[in-house]
Amino acid sequence: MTNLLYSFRRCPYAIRARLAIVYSQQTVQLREVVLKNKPQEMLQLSSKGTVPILQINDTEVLDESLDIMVWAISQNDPDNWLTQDIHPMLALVDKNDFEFKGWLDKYKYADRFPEYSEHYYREQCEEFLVELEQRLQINAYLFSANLSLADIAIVPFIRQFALVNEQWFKNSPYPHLQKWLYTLINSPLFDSVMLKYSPWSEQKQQYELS
Ligand SMILES: N[C@@H](CCC(=O)N[C@@H](CS)C(=O)NCC(=O)O)C(=O)O
Repeated sequence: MTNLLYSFRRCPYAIRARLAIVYSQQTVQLREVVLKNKPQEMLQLSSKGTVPILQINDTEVLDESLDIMVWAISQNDPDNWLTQDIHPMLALVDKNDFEFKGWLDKYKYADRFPEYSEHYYREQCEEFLVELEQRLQINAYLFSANLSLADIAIVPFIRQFALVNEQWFKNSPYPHLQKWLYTLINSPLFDSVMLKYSPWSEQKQQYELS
């Protein structure tokens, strides 16, 4: 019985899935995908053509990163990432995925969206940053003093935001968010999911992630 994960190293959705898989000590065979040249084997599992995709035990297929997270954490949750009510966490993650992410893409590629300036797109992103900063003023993590599914689902996107202009981010009025981000992305767990893999399509080489 094998679990197969189609993944792309820098994709924030794939990063959150890999973080949950490693945290919950599940074992998957990772196939690194080149998005411009998606393998047929992956498209046969899910015609959506997005990563991550997880095939569990050669049968069930999950093609949404949050479903992969919930599946992994439900197998094993040593630090109680999912012991609190999941609904407010999912509401915040929803805001991340369907509001913040849209502005983040425009901020990141502002030259492709000349209707408004980079500065304008960054200001739109900041609405979400303000909400996170307020939460992190109360607790070290988004929902309590401990990590939860919500922190892990959101952090890859804040990383992407920070990398657009790291100087600006480091000088921004969000000290709690800065601390939260750098604590999480400098952790051994984060390092373990950011290793560089050669694309599966080239040598058909896959890697064990566990
Ligand atoms: N809702 C999906 C979104 C996944 C997604 O959009 N992934 C991007 C990469 S970051 C993708 O595969 N895009 C397809 C493409 O670029 O062709 C999820 O949460 O898994």
